[in-house]
Amino acid sequence: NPHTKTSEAPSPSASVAATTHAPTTHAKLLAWVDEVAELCQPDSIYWCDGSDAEWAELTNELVAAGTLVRLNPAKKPNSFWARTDPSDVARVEERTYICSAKEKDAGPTNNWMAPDDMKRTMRELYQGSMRGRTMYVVPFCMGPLDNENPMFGVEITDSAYVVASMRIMTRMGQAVLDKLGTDKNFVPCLHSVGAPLNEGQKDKAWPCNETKYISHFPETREIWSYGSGYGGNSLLGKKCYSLRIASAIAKDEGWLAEHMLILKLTSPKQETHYIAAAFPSACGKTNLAMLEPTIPGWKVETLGDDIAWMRFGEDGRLYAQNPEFGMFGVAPGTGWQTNPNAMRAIEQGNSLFTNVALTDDGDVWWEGYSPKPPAHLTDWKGRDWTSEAKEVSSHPNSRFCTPLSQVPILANEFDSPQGVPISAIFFGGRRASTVPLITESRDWTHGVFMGATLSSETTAAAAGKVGVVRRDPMAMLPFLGYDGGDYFAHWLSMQQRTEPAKLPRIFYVNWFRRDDEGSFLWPGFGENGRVLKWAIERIEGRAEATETPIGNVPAQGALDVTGLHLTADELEAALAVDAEEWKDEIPMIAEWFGKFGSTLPAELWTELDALKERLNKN
Ligand code: SAT
Ligand code: MN
Repeated sequence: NPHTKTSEAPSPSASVAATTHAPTTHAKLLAWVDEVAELCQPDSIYWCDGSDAEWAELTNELVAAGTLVRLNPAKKPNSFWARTDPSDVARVEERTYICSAKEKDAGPTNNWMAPDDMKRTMRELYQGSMRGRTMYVVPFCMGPLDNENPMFGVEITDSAYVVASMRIMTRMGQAVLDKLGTDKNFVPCLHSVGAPLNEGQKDKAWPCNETKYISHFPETREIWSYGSGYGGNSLLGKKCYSLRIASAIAKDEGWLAEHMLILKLTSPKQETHYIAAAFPSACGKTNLAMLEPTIPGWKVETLGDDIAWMRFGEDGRLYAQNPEFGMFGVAPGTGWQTNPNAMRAIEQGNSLFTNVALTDDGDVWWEGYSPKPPAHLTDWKGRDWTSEAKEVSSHPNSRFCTPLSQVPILANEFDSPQGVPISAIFFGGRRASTVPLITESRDWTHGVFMGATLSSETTAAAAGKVGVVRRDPMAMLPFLGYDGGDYFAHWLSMQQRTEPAKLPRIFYVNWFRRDDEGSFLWPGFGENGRVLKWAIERIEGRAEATETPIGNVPAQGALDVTGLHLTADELEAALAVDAEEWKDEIPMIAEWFGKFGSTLPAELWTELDALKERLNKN
């Protein structure tokens, strides 16, 4: 019972009992919990066991507090609707810090503060920040608990919404504590919404603080987050641990922690390939991961929709694993036409919906959920909404949080401690011009160049302006835990860690190219299976390509467009490489590379020169 206080005495001595009643004897963990309790002064401490009973209790409390609204069980069983404070709706990149000991190790793409300075600043904020609240201790594991070296974390948070979300997104609870034993390493993740309650003070439905810090200490593998309850800022197992901290671990240990979906593709001949794909937030990773190919006989199964950890197997190939247990997907645009498998997963319930709209019969709705909105909705700000309204009903970064186990096409290998061998890596972004539907890299170094120069128009997934083209290397710009130049060098070093022929083939895709009228040149969604097919046939040596200055594109007739309503001109426009457009990219890439100074690998400058030369010959 989350109300059961492990402390008999009022705060600040909640800490004493944390040790006495804790369901673990892990000395380091107990000491850390004590230390945080002493600092944040919660009313009580609660150790999460991850049980159904605990979920029921927490969600009941959140309903009572007004944070959650229970949805109609006939529509979405065991599911809830949440509205955030209107100021707390996305990741806050300008408040996100990589606090490495040396500034240069954070690189030019990250905010930096010295670890001691950041800790001093944040300790002041944390001082008494949990007063009047329960402090939850959430033991979690990223990746299967059966992994040879399970990657543990413990999040301390004063938000029950975060606990409920972490239960969906990670393997969480007593089983993790048991595996953690008495002395295994874990990443301590501290989170407070920064809204202490005075005696008798009424809580807000979405407590948060104007001051926000999302801080990472890559050397000591710690995460401190303050002031925000929004997913990417508060579910610390996700971007903070599995990308920012894990990328630093991966660099030290010789593997890759990437912002990638993982899918399994089966051909009509029952040949299987695994593909990992990196696109920036809100560019369709979840849709591609759950694709229903329109071409007969081809099948996609899902392994992950956001994060891939890739390590070398004994056979020298790269094996990928999804460290997550749930999806935190962008709701708008997700519907029966665009992603039926996500809809089937959501329909089963057991989900949290944040900043979408509520229907009058207790269901959720968002733009793209169905072709026509219901006559009346309650919008994400809690206001009456009809189709006459000037604003959309759901925030563009509104989210569904749903267990991956409910995805009907989840691959059996999802839980495999070995992971799956990756045949192809896709990079991609959202570009209205210039970038063709698919390009195959010339070799690994060229593929790394493609990833390092990935560009995309910004989306609502982060606070700030939408639709601005920015470089987003490997779709990791907001998630790099160290210097970007060192990161590119790490990618290049994969060639020295195995036989290059065993590495995945790298491709670059752009589903978002438009014609002069602004219409998309390629239909996307299920039709993207055709592009996957070409890539796999390239790997198997069965598909033709045309060499262009930027890489290989499908030769005429090589991309299977059988049954697709697309004129030859449209297809040509989708695949076109315009040397003049690309020449315009060169100075932008040079400027981008210039940012990194001496850590930018010389090989990438060589690639840029070679590209320039090929374009000039054209
Ligand atoms: O907001 S999250 O970081 O959790 C999701 C995303 O932006 O990719
Ligand atoms: Mn993401």
